Amino acid sequence: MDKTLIQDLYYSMLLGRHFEYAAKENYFQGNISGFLHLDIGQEGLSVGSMKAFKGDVFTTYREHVMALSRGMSSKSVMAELFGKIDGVSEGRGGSMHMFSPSLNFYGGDAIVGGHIPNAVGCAYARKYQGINTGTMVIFGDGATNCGGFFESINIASSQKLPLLFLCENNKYAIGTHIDKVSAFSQQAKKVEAYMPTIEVDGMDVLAVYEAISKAGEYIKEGKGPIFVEAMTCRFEGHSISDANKYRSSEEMQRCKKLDPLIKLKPLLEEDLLKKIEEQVIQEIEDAVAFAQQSPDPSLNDLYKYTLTEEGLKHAL
Ligand SMILES: Cc1ncc(C[n+]2csc(CCOP(=O)(O)OP(=O)(O)O)c2C)c(N)n1
Ligand SMILES: [Mg+2]
Repeated sequence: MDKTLIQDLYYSMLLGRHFEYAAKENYFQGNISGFLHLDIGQEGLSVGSMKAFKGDVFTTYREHVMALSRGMSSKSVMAELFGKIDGVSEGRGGSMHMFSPSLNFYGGDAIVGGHIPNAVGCAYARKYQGINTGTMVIFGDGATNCGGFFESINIASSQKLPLLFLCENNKYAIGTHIDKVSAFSQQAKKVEAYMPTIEVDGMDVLAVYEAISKAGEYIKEGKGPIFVEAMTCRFEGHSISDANKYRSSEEMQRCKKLDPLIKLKPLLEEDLLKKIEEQVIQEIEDAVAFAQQSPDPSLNDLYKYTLTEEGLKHAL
């Protein structure tokens, strides 16, 4: 694989890791409030998928690293976490609502599985418009137990929509193990009757990049949707308020041995790794400083974008 690409993947994963460390620290310092779902451990999946796929993207609430990899600046994503005006959603959305139409990145969604039908609608619209860039929807293992997921795989398959379903199987929905709530541990089994499925090691960024590239090409051929299941593992609790007590230390040790950053390191020289680390640390320091000095949104705009008389005045 191309050395520049490997370097870019490593940079993005390390940036994601340090971004999340900084988010955690700033949460406990009181600079960030509300929900915060960290992606630490799952960067191989987030970075590999975003770098490989260029079409429309719909994600879950665990999307900071994906937003960065799609091209949002670390300053604008951090400012969004801080609730500041320079955030990608003008500080109105926070952690779960990184959104950028110009980058074809449609969130960040707080409702488990709720964004899957939205992606079906997008794929349908693109097909209707004759735009052949494809749509990708990323969701957790838990989301595959939702009704909307089953309706979506049915419609996508029956209408032969150019839609890539990417399931991040980290085996947990908050603190509930998948085997307690799902008929199958392997989510692809729920889908096999509708479309082709691929399983990939989500802790290996190169494997994810290749699988998503292949799947992206497949949907553009007009044969219908495809399902990719990436096996992964988060290193932290579900959200900042989850102490992660339901996983044993042995399980966590096994999980951390699969660190996607450690896996990629041997492909890059020591001095380059050091240089990348320095650049990443600087970029994150700059992002935090930027978020700190960015102003709060104006109170005069409180009703902007809301379905109120005042909000409609802004829209018209
Ligand atoms: C419709 C709905 N039900 C419940 C919740 C509460 N909730 C938030 S995240 C989550 C677990 C989702 O697990 P999974 O889909 O595996 O995603 P992961 O967080 O593991 O990436 C639940 C139940 C919600 N946000 N929306
Ligand atoms: Mg999960």
